[in-house]
Amino acid sequence: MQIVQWANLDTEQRRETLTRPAMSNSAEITSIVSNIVNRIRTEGDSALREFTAKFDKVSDGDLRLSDATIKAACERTSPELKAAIQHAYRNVATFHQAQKSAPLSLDTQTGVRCELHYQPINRVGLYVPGGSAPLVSTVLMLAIPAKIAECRKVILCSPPPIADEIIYAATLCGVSEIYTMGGAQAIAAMAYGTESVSKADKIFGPGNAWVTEAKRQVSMDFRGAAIDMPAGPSEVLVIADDTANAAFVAADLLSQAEHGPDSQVVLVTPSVELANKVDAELEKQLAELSRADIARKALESSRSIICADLEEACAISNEYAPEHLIVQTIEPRALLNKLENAGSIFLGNWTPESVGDYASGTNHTLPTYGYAKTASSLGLADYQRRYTVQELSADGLKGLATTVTTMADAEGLTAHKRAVTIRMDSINSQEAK
Ligand code: HSO
Ligand code: ZN
Repeated sequence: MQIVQWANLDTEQRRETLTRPAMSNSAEITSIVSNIVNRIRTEGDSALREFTAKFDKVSDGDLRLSDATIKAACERTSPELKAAIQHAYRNVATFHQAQKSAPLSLDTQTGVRCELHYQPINRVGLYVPGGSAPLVSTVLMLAIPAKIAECRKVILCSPPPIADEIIYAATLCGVSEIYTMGGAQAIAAMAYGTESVSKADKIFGPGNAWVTEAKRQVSMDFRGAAIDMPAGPSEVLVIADDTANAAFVAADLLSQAEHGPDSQVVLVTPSVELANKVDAELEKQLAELSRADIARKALESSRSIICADLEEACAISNEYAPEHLIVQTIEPRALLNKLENAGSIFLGNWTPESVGDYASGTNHTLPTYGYAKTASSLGLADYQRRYTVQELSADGLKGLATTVTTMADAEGLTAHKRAVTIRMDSINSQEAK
């Protein structure tokens, strides 16, 4: 990995060092996806079948998995994998169940009752990518909060052939419909609904450039669907000092690098020795990885930054706003109040990112590409909507009348004023009797 000295960089070079590689969102992708989305919106199943035959190379049979197919896939999933999925399920469910918020009901002043309530989003659509490593963990991360929020309909799309364990995990999480289709066409089908695919109000899940662009497009159309968050390639930043175990740090960097050639990993440390040791470890460990080629490619656009101290390391991390932040220092928790803008933070030597990816309980769907400055990790709240209720007594209205009519006067909105004064007249005439 390239090693850079932070102190030797000017402002522009520092900015460049923390800039992610450009996402492959070409004009060509935008226009092809726009065509797919429009055709599925207007033509429904016939366009969906055409694109599925073209891109997924399947033309026969139903897109929706039958009960018999689901049952057979569950039976083929090994008992060991089922047990692991169930263990992860319990932890993720426990953590998300605890995120339930109680409704609010209070009087802001006498006779003025204000309430805040939560409701599940009715119909949600989950997208689970296929590709070289089908991620069964993603099914849990997307579907468990949907179940806990009590969304009425939960549909899931994944490109063919869907791995058995993905079908098993979806079933465990109570997914109501599973469709074997992928790409922009799957996103469009869920966003608008077709004769054979149910419409979703909100779409969740990661995907390639086509899927990401389709999510962006359907979310801009009021007839389409909302989306979870903008997505980019996965990334990790590790803050480490000279007490860190270089082999652990290298293993964590590689676990993120193996996701894809466009993944980015960054090490920030005040210790040159550690950076050198990590570099040597990377070479050593790469030799043993099944996806070494992918990881090596990711490392090409990654770097180690040598900084003055841990204070500066935190500032660099805050500027970068990593999806995952791993802290391997002598006293990791002491840095917590200096850290901002990370999607999920992993504290200490015994907390590899892998535990959060699979089974500790936190959600692995996190803001990438610097969006962690404003966006949050996926949670129960993303599957709910909030709404308010209010109810005033006559006394309550009396106590607010002058304030509202004065403000309505200032805005020149006489109808607003009248809606209050007409009631005040009625109250006053009642009282005069
Ligand atoms: N690190 C990925 C999630 C994942 N890793 C799934 C393994 N499986 C993005 O947070
Ligand atoms: Zn991962």
